[in-house]
Amino acid sequence: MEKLFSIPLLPMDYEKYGALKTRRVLSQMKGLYLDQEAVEKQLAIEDPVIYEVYELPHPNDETDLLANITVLYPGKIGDEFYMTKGHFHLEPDTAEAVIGIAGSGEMLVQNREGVLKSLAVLPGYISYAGGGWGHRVVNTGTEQLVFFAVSGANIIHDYDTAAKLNFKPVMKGEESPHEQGQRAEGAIK
Ligand code: PAN
Ligand code: ZN
Repeated sequence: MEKLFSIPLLPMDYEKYGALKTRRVLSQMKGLYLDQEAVEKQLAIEDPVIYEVYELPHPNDETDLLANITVLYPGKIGDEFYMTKGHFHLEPDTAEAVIGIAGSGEMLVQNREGVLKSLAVLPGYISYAGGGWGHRVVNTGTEQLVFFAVSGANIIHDYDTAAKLNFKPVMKGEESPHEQGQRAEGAIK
């Protein structure tokens, strides 16, 4: 592999460039929603696609970068927005930068001590979470939320710790960390 590529962010035809597509449906992440009755009610009707991740081709060396584009659909389970599973990065616990491409949402970040903040995921915004911040993205809008995420290539995704924290409160609009004035904006801290 030459370790060189250049791919347009739009239109979303990443598979043409060798991206690997993974699809997440509700039944694969049902335990993450607080309102289990709403989950079961939805699954009795259909098992909706919540998001798709396109993993751009990359070598898995420690000197490389893992670059993914996520398409998170709009919608709610009960009154909780569609969201990604969320995870921490295990050693090496590298940072992650997220760049919004389309739609609107929030990246909820929570450290292992339980401190919760949120960062914007919007076109034209780059949001950066240093190592040690578990992260989950929530689509708070009515359109597809498309974002690019980049971190160290040899990270290990730890979904179990994130599932235990559950990023409570799961964002429901009125309970968002943004609206509680906890949004980490602007200054690099
Ligand atoms: C992102 C996420 C992607 C899907 O690329 O992997 O948005 O979210 P989950 O991995 O939580 O299902 C990222 O954070 N990469 O490290
Ligand atoms: Zn990550």
